[in-house]
Parts: sequence; structure tokens; C-alpha cells
Amino acid sequence: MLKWQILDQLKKNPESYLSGEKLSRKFSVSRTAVNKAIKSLRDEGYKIAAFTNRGYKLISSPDILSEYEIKSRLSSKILGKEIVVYDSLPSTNITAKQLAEEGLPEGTVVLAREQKGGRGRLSRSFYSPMDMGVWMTVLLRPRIRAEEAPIFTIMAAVAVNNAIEKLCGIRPTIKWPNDIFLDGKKVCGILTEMSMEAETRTVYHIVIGIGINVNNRSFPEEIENIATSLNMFTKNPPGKSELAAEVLNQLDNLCAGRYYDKKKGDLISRYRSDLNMLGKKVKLIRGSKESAVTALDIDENGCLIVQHNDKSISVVNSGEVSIKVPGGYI
Ligand code: BT5
Repeated sequence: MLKWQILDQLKKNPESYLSGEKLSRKFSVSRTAVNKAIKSLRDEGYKIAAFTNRGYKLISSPDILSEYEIKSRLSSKILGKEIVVYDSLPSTNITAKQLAEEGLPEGTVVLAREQKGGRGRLSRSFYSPMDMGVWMTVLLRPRIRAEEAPIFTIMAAVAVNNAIEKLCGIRPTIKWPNDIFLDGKKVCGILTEMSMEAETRTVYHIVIGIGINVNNRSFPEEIENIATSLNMFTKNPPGKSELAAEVLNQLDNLCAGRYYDKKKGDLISRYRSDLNMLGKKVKLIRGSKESAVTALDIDENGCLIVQHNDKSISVVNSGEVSIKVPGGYI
């Protein structure tokens, strides 16, 4: 598309002006077509200066989720083959599952500027307001059995931490299995869902939903004490497309080599060192059952090893854990 070709040129020449005439010759289009493309870029929020006799210069790019801004930063092999960005969706996980059923390829990524029905686990909701964060879902089609699927949540958590560390200079911690924390508050949640064949428990597809708060200034009352956002930790939070692309690059890197097999040891030790709960008393919530246990370690599949009050030890592969803090649990 002409406007993206022109934007490429403007980005490649940040210091100089590019004349309309030069651009029209380069892409063999009319001057009117160049003007139209510039107008369309401006409508999308790109600030482009224009000086008679000198031409155009890109002053700034908008902080929006866009296919162009993400793709131009990707170095991935599998992820981002197809990128679909919506203005508003009920949930990127729901749309990704529909696209998976329609046969879209592995590596498809669905993003939305806002989600009206963002989902957490166990039908909980995930607050995803317009242009405040990265709300995205990755579609994968690994040949694995359902029991192996939780490793994808672990990969996503490490990928998010790697990306935030690279772009913001701070490394968050992880609350097993799927929450990313900064300074004791949740900055990101991950929801991995799958479709499988009931008989053989072979996975058809997996969708990994990742929600990262980036620009939030406030949260609804019910989560204001437990939620946080990247802009509360750095004066210059990354652009949302930049962050989305870095998470995809990191996740792709962890997925590479028939998914996780080759690098599983590294992945688990990285995840373990990011966990914020080992050695601590945690509340284990499984269905309607709750018990106080000590989180000891995680095993090679990412399952949590806990010690009960009677000193017996068990391995937890599902359910949920709350961390005990003074005065309660988070
Ligand atoms: C999660 O569930 O944290 C998984 C969230 C996954 C969100 C992504 S966004 C893209 C994709 N599309 C979707 O529809 N979902 C995924 P869970 O561990 O169950 O936590 C849910 C709880 O987190 C809620 O009950 C709130 O207490 C809290 N919460 C809700 N919105 C939040 C936010 N924006 N930031 C921090 N905490 C939040």
C-alpha cells in the first residue's frame, strides 16, 4: 500500500525532507496520489511537516496499535504472519478462537484498541480500556497433548518479562501461573485457552491472550488497589506497538525449535527466578476449596510444588494461588 511505502521512506530519512516529486517518481504514482497518502497518514495521527520546495518530513508517529507499526519491528519466525488489529472487540481471545476455526494460520495475532468484554480466568473480567494497553492474542497450532498446554502460559509470562525489561529497564515478577506484577500490583494478565480432540486429548489450537496495562492513569474502584500500569514506573513508557512487537519477538524466540523442547530447561529456570512467591505462605484456591500452603518450587512442567500444614508435599497443576500479604491475600 502506497501510504506505508511512503511512511517507510520517511522513517528511513528522519533528518531530511523528501519531495513529493521524488516520492511520486520512486513509486511511479501521481503527485495527487502522494498527497492523498500523506493526508491519510496524517488522519491516522502521523505528524508530517511539509515545506514548499523541500518536501515532507516525519515529525512523530502516533502511539497506536497498528499492523504496520508492529510488523515493521518484528524479527519473528512464526508469530505475526497475520496481524489483525480491531478498534473494538468483546475479546481478542474469542475472535482468535473464531479465526482459528476458520483456518487462519499458526502465528496469527489479534489485537484490539479496546475490549468491551475482556476475559480473565474462570469467567472473570479483564479491564481493557481504549488505547491504554496492549490487548492481544496469539494463535498457535502445536502438536501436543492437552496436558502440555500450560507451558505456553509460562512462555508468555517470560516473554512479557523479557520485553518489559528490555524496553523499560525493570523486570517484573510473576505470580504463578499467569500474573505479571510490578511493585506488588498486577500490570499484566495472561489467559491461555485451547481446543482439543476429546478422545485423544490432542490439541487443535491454542490461543494465548496477553493484556498489559501501559498508559492507565486510573482503574475502576474494584481493582485500583491491585492493578498498576507501566507508565507509573517510567516517564517514557514504550509505544504499544513497540511493546506488542517485542513480546511477539520474545515469545517467538521461546517457541522456536519445535516449540519449547530444546530450551525448556532455560525457560523453567528463568520463570522460577521471576516467581515472587517461592518460600512464602500462599492461599491455594481450587474450585471452592481453599487451603494455606507454602510454595516450595516449580517442576520441569511449570507445576507448583507446595507443602501443606501437615508437611506433606503435593504438585499443583491447575487452580489458582493467592499470595499472603499483611492483612490479607492478593
Ligand atoms: C487474567 O485472569 O489476568 C487473564 C487476563 C488476560 C487478558 C487478555 S487481554 C487479551 C486477551 N483477551 C481477553 O479477553 N483476555 C486476554 P485472572 O488471573 O483470572 O485475573 C482476573 C482478575 O484480574 C480480575 O478479577 C481483576 O481482579 C484483575 N484485573 C482485571 N482487569 C485488570 C487489569 N487491567 N489490570 C490488572 N488487574 C486486572
